[in-house]
Amino acid sequence: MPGPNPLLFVFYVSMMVIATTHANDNLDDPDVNRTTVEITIEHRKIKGDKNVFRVYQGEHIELLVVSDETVSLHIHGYDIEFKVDPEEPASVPFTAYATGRFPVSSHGWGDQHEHGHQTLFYLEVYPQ
Ligand SMILES: [Cu+2]
Repeated sequence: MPGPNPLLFVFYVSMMVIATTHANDNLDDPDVNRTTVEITIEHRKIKGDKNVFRVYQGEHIELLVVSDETVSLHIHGYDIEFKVDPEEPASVPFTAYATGRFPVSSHGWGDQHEHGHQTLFYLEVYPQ
């Protein structure tokens, strides 16, 4: 009887590693501890006094954004761009792998594009 094919075993393990890496940013994964950052935009500004949000390197973030107007947002440094609608708040999962201070700015309000580029808040990622 031939034993298990070692190459096939390596292949399966690799596939499992790939699947796990992807699962890190899967919002449905109950094994991932997420740090929630909640943002409310009103009249093209962040609601409240706080405009700096601190997280730690390696944390799995879920950025939740509610807005009273349609807006495209851009997380600089992480190069994540997403849209928020009044009827459809955004839920953006990502892993804070890079440390630093990252501006999150608007890339157009309503149907406009690239107009009104303005920093709304900062995301600060601290080393562990
Ligand atoms: Cu930008």
